[in-house]
Amino acid sequence: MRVIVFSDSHGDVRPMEKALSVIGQFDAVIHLGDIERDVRWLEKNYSQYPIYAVLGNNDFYGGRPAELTAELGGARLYLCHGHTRGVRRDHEGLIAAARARGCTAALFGHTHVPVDVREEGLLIFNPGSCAQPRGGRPTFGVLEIENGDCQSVIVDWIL
Ligand SMILES: [Mn+2]
Repeated sequence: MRVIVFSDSHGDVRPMEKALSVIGQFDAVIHLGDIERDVRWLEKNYSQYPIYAVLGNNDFYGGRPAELTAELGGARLYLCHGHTRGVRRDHEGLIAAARARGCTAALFGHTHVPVDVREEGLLIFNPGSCAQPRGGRPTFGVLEIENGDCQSVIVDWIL
């Protein structure tokens, strides 16, 4: 299955709309926080898809979890914005939280800088910001997950 991963849209839905209109077939959407009201836009316009969203440090509307585990394509993913896990410093807090939940991937945002690496047997993935990139182009992520195997890519040529 194909999962589209956004973060830090900060109230600008246009990049997500563009990405979802040109990416082709997909099966679920993840948003990793600093989503503001954009989660309602996603849920309204893409209601046929499962949407997983967590709150960021700029999300004051509430009503969403601060972190989630999601089972997709046989993989168990840990989702958080990252500000409570020290992601500006290193990935240790993220890795510990993912491990404690039996996850093989940790997805986060917050830094507005994409990360797509394997550390200590885990996929560590930040799609970057689709609306306010820091030091580069706007980005989002695509995961292809089959039988628990998660392949990942950062897309920087659409938005
Ligand atoms: Mn943030």
